[in-house]
Amino acid sequence: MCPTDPLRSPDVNRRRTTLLSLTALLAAGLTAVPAGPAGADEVEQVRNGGFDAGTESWWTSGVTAGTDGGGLCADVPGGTANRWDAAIGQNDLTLAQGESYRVSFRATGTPAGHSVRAVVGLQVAPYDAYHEVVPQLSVSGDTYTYTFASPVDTTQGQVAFQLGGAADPWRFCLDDVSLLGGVEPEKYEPDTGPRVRVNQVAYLPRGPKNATLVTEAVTPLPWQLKDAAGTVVARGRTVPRGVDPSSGQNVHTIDFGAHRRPGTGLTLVADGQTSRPFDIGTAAYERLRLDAAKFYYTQRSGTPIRDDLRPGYGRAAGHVGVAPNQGDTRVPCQPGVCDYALDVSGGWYDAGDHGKYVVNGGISVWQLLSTYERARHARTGRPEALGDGTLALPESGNGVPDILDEARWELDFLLRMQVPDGEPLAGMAHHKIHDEQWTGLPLLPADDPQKRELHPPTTAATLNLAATAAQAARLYEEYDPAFAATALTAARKAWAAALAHPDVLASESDGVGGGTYADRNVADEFYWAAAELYLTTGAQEFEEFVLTSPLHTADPFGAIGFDWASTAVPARLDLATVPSRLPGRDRVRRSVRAGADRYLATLKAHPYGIPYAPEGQKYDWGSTHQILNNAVVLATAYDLTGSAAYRDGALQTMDYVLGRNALNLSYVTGYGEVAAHNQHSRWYARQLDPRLPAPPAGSLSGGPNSSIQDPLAQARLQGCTGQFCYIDDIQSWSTNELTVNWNAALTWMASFVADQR
Ligand code: 9MR
Repeated sequence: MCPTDPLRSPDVNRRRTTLLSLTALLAAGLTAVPAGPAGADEVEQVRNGGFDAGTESWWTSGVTAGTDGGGLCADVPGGTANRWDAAIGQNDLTLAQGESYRVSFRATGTPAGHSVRAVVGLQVAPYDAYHEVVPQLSVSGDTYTYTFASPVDTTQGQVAFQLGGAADPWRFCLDDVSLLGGVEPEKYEPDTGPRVRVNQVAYLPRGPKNATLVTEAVTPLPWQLKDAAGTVVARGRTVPRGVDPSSGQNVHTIDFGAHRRPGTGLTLVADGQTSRPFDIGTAAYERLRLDAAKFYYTQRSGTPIRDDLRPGYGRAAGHVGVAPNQGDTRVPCQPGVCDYALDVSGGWYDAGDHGKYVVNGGISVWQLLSTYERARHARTGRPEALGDGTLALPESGNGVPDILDEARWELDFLLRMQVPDGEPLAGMAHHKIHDEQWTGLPLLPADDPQKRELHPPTTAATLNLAATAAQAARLYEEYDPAFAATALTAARKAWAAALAHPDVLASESDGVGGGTYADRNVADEFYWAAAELYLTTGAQEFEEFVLTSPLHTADPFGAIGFDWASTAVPARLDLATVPSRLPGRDRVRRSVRAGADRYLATLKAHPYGIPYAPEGQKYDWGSTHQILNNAVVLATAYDLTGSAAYRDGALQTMDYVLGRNALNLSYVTGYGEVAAHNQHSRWYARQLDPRLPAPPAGSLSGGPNSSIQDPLAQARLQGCTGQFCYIDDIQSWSTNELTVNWNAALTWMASFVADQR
């Protein structure tokens, strides 16, 4: 008897996604639906699923169970720590790779409010889960049905119902368990609503206003702009744009930028379709600027989240050493990596997992600090908008701008990740700290029972620390000179350590229990760290490094957009905008303009108006933030030149993120009539457990990802085109996660847009 180990979530498949060849579909909707009748080729795998032969073929673990009125009922004890401490299951099932299965069961839970983790997986180590759901049970009972495709061939398959983890005893009853092979995969058709696609939030009164119409028509069509009362306030004709390769749709564009009057609840009508409503105004961006930055507080590790500051989001401190957490206060290395333990408490959880990664923390801190730094230097910048008291933080009122307080939470963690003096790699930074094994969903940070481990130091992490600590040194000087000095010392030490160990790379296979964040090329991280150190100190050593780096004259403005792994653009943008005496600074500024010109050309050619056209329309992991980061380049070109074309390009990019896209969906929670709200997260897991909150307003979803690495996306989106490689489901960690680096791009851009009044 061997219950499925819930520590293996679908995330485990991250490290071997290329091996999977899923063709069938997985319906993980949590509403109970009746099972369909079995067809001729459908083969039942479960023995005695109706319990007519008592408990024969079933095992139990940690529960007292018996048949009762036809089904099996189990008295589940209270006070167990883990889901798998109480379970019922059946082993020795045969699964065939690529074959589609329908798993169904009828269940009750008494009293109300309990859930079951139902898993189809491997009965032996490594206990992989091929399909898992955590539906809420009712007292009267429901039938739950899901389809999925098996990623493997095995005769050691298992169906298990995990029931542990509740404080009080409860009763679970189960009947009609079925695992039917050879079923028809279900088709996934996203509901894309009206064919007129708009920014569902707001266009700026004096900004560009564009929409996209999906239509079969090939000649211009009339359009009308209506106010909330339905009165036509503007009209014109569409511009046919042919077939858009990023969606496969035939589209027209609509330009209603001449209409500048503020209003709410406007709609755009064309080809018999009425768009979702939107505003013309600035208020939504003032809100988004704050919400996007407020995202970080509830990602904090090592501190209780105060419900008075984030109503509905209060929770116990995560990873402070209180059971069942093993705590981040004395974390050892992975075996053989080091023989010390570090206090690496604090910082932000990276995403929907509980891992903390220096490279991703680094780019996120950089972009939050840059949001503030831009506001200080740009002609339209308003640093007070993110000043003290704006973000409802525990530190609000301390006289320090709130955005600096938030970034400080992560900076303190980054500093703790530095290898202490006297150790062989002193001054370098550990790449990451996370659980030994992947955990399942949902799981609040304070409930994570896994061992935490430090992973080896890397050159990339060390340079992330050098770059951000150097940037911090100049920005906190005014508020906390002692911290600024500490940060600069750490940055210099990290720089020296990186020079001494220039090619210590993260392992591409170190992806169990956390992401790899492996990066084969760290030349761009060297350029970035040197740039930040130069901008803070003006020292010749760093100036020379910048001027002689091949990246200083290279063109870093690629199609995909910068991110945690490619940091030459952050360096270039700061060299162009942060005041310095850098020789040839004009050339640097012109290079930003040249990059922006290319993004602008891409945007103008794109019928959805985005500066993003990756080769083969292969959307990258986290495409929404890469699109926003290309807009950051446009916005910076505007800050440098004052030329409205760049500003308009940056503003137009926001339309895509907020609804002007093939899915007619806003990728920001709480913004737009139809917005993503089921992002992959272990604690904003409302889709799995209604007692938990949904992601807070202002959380950016990663968005379309052509590589669809997770099983749910593989099952439902196979063969998708560009913009359609997305599903708003908590299980789709490759298309629908939320992360600290993606929200940083949103924070930067929301702040820029709010500044354009
Ligand atoms: O966004 C990251 C993507 O660029 C990488 O290719 C991938 C593999 O390292 O990881 C993604 O980041 C995830 C990280 O590894 C773990 N936390 C969640 C992140 C978002 O999915």
